[in-house]
Amino acid sequence: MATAKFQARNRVNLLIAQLMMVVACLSGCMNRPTDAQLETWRKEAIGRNNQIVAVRANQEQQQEWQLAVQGQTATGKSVQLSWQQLQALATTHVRTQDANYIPNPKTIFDFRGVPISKLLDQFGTAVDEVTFVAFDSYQVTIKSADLRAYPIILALERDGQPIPRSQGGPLYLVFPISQYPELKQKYDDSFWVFYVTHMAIGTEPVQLRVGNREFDLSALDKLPQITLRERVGYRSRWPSGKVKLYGVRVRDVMAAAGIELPSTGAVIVRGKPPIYRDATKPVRLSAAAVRKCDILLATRWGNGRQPIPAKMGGPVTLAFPPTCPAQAGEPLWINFVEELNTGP
Ligand SMILES: Nc1nc2c(c(=O)[nH]1)N[C@H]1C(S)=C(S)[C@@H](COP(=O)(O)O)O[C@H]1N2
Ligand SMILES: [Mo]
Repeated sequence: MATAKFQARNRVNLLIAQLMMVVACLSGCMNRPTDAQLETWRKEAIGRNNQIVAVRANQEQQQEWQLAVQGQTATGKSVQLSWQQLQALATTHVRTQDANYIPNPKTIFDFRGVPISKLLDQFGTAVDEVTFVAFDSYQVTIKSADLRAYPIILALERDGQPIPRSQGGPLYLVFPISQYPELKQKYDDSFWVFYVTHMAIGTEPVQLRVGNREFDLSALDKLPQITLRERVGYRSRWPSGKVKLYGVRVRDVMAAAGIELPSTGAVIVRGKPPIYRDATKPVRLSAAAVRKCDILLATRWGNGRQPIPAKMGGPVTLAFPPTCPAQAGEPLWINFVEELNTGP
């Protein structure tokens, strides 16, 4: 296991540090070191060791990072790119200011990353827009024409170093604003997405997993349809006024999948962003609420009943009528819904 190797390496590091203390003493002092001196050395060794551990943990986390390329891909399937594959694709350098570098916004950095145009050439089809989704569920949508016209990249490195999580890494969407100042007008700071995990080419087809069944749009269309006219609670890119949403009740989808609602448990909703897939903090809809209240899985919106595009968190989003009893941590207007299950 990697962790065993990791611990072994740490033990070696500590040993080396202890050896260095001995050597330091032999060369630097003929007398016995004082207890205070020993304590200082011990603290230094532990500090150095912790530093090594932290750097390595960061590297290991980075090397596990992946990018899913989804949506209207050439094969119709999503592609999972490993860190190694991303490294190989990261051939483009962009020298630019970092829109989010507060200490000195004028600093020019050398970012190395994967040009989005290359991902589109390799995996894409002709679409108008591409949506980037991050670990924390943040999303932005960019015109394909701009992705083709400018070297907009998913950066893995800044000035030859991996980008720390606190600065937007491991994968950070970077715009060449210094070279092309006009890009600043189109894409402000808020488009520089931190910790990108997914790139949706156009919008994915509906593929909702419920228990061990899968529903596409035509399967959901066959279930009873409901309409909601509400001010939406989604975080971004929806009109601010009342919006019409169409789709199916969570309880009807569960029933169609042959799943009985537990008497006291919950329906667990999993979405695309990793934050919605955290087993330690699941998104729960109490079975009582699902039974009582028309919690909606929306598949269409607006007067034209259009499918919900990735730009708005589609193709499937979760919505709550005002009559639903508020639960702890509400409202959970969740985007990119992918899976329903029962749980505790
Ligand atoms: N993953 C992710 N990226 C993000 C954001 C976010 O919340 N999550 N916020 C955006 C916004 S609105 C801005 S202004 C910049 C800086 O965000 P901060 O002020 O929260 O650091 O990052 C952008 N990228
Ligand atoms: Mo922002």
